[in-house]
Amino acid sequence: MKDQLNALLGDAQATIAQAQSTAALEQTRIAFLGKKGKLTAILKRMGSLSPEERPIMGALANETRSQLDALLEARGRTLKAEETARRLADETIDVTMPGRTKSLGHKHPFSIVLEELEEIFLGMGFSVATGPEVEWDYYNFEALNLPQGHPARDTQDTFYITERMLLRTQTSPVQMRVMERQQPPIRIIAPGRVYRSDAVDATHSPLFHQIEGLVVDQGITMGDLKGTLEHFAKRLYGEETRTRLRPHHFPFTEPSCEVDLSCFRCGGKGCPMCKGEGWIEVLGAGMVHPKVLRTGGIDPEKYSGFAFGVGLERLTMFRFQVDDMRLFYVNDMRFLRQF
Ligand code: 2NL
Repeated sequence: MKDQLNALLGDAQATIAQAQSTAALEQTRIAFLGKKGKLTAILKRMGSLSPEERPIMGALANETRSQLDALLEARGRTLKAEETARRLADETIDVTMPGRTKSLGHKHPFSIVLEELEEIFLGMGFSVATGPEVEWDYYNFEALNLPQGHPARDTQDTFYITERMLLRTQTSPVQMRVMERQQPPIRIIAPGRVYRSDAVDATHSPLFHQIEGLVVDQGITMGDLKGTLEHFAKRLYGEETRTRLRPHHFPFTEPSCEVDLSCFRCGGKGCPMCKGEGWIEVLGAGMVHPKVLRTGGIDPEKYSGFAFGVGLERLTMFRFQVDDMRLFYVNDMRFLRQF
């Protein structure tokens, strides 16, 4: 029995030394000291010993138990310390690590240019008018002297919803609605989304943005038109910018013109941006057609007016020298952050 106790002690020493966690150590304790443990099994056989041997073996068994307790206790302390050290290492907070920053959004370049443009026109006494994007054919075409059968009304170019309802192709209908409501003096700009059935490429999109302007009062002339647009061009693109009117045709203005600005890049000498011309076409404009004034409830004998239209996409591309319009629509922050 003495040999058995010695063997048990040796076995326990090895097993305890190998335990790699407090949980494994507890399993070892149960295996040796538990109710069904190895030491208990030996003690159960004490009954078969002689009365002389019994106290000696009893003392030896108690000593073995104390040694096991001491070994378990020592190994337990070591494992506990290791586990604490590991947890502390795992849960360390490195206060020098960069934090998770919240990335702020950025104003879209269209918004930047539109706000600049609005500031410029507000400074000249204009106000900003808006209206529906789903529009009656009447306000978008008919009232603007674009009768049925006019090429601009082709279903190839316009998104019709019903025969009489469509997605507006220009913001002129906003101005027609203002004329119906209000007698001169009128000084408004009408910015907004407009729609044309175009395929996407570097300079086209089925949704784009237009800004139209309208001034109606007594004695308004082409001189007022030129002065207004000249002031606008200088404020947006710099004081050195020059303005040129070229004859053109629009159904809703008479006379009509296209408005060129001296090239923002070369200043008029000729470069790839203006294709060697020195001028870049930016706006369409003219004196409001008397028929359009009358349709809007304004007496063309008493009042005259000018109107213009300009694409926000083109204005922004020139302002920031971007040559592919599609970049404005994909919302890639690497692009947008540059403005
Ligand atoms: C362009 C430039 C233009 C207008 C828009 C307008 C609006 C009313 C009356 C008369 Cl209510 N005209 N707008 C005038 C000239 C040009 O847009 O390139 N359009 C196709």
